[in-house]
Amino acid sequence: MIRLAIQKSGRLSEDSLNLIRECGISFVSSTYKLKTEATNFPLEILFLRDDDIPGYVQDGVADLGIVGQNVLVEAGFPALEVEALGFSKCRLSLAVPRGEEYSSVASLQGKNIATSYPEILGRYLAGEGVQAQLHTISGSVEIAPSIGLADAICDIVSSGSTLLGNGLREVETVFRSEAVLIANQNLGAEKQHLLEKLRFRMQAVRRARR
Ligand code: PRT
Ligand code: ZN
Repeated sequence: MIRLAIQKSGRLSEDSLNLIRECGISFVSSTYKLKTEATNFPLEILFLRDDDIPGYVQDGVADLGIVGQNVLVEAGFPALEVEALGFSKCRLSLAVPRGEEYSSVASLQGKNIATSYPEILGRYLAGEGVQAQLHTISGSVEIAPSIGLADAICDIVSSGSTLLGNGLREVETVFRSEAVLIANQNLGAEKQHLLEKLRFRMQAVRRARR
């Protein structure tokens, strides 16, 4: 039996469940249950907060997981990725108030930036030679400039309408992300074999969708 952790409720949940079903795996899921067993594949599914998934897979509490690369890389475990899944595509971007002058990332030198991604942003700014004060907040990052908490923000963007609605302008893409399958790096032979079977089916699903 192999254990797969997916997001309990959020942007990844439905696509994750659909992918598993399209792999021909049947299971019963209810919103109240935190785990379920497949009926026709030796798979147990755990429903967790997405932020907890990389750590659980790293520690072997779960063998596999489905999570956004943004969360995976921020958690510091990029090496766990085994397969890009092609959904939940988004980008981590820097944005400034629309009226604010901005010519390049150097304009952020010495500024206060609010983000939920201090690791990824910190590495990006260091690579650009920019020093800024990062303020880590866990949600509603987009309102930080309008309440005087920050000069700029760095947050996940997909359509861009949240930035627009908060008077912000996207100025740099820091990181591109999509959902990925991750795996513990010390799986035994039997679980490794089940992982390969799953990957094979996931690749077939992606090819069929194109
Ligand atoms: O409760 P839990 O911790 O499990 O979930 P969560 O609230 O942390 O995550 P969730 O469900 O919001 O997102 C899960 C993953 O979906 C993220 O880690 C990304 O990999 C991916 N994803 C794809 C997104 C978006 N698109 C997205 N648009 N995650 C967040 N957003 C948010 C963004 O933070 C911003 O507030 O949507 C807003 C921007 O959207 P647009 O379309 O207005 O640009
Ligand atoms: Zn989360």
